[in-house]
Amino acid sequence: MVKIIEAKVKGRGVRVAIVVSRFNKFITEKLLNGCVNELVRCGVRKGDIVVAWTPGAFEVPLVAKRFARKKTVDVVIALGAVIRGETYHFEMVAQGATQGIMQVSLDTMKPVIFGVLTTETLDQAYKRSEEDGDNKGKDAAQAAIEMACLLEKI
Ligand code: INI
Repeated sequence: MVKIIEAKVKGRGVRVAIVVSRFNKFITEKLLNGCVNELVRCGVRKGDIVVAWTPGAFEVPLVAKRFARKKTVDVVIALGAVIRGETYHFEMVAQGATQGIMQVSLDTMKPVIFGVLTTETLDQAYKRSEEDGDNKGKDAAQAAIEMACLLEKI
């Protein structure tokens, strides 16, 4: 018989740290709103959510690691926006953030959810950070709760 681990996905009691990049703030603040609204809608208490801003996406992994090492944090959500059209060193910032975030998660054994947009154009970034539509911050919130509940069970 195969044992399937099925965790109830519910937000109440999950303690979340969000690290969000200030670079391209007009996009990242919409990701942050989408993320917080979805966390609360799923039952996470506002008092169990902490938010820290970084200058850019490149700095997100270090702050994420600080949070991930805390016993009072169950899951970290990383939010940012790296837009190719806006930067010549897109690849370096995008790769640094992506690999750094994955490394933090494996190093600390805590889920660190990847909510950093890496897009070709500003328009694509807008389309993934809509208030009432596609919003990667909202997706990140759902992934965060699911991972926190799953890891709790294993
Ligand atoms: N940071 C971003 O979050 N997104 C970007 O598109 C970006 N661009 O365009 O360069 C960016 N750069 C800043 C970088 O993340 C660091 O803050 C900076 O290099 C200082 O370490």
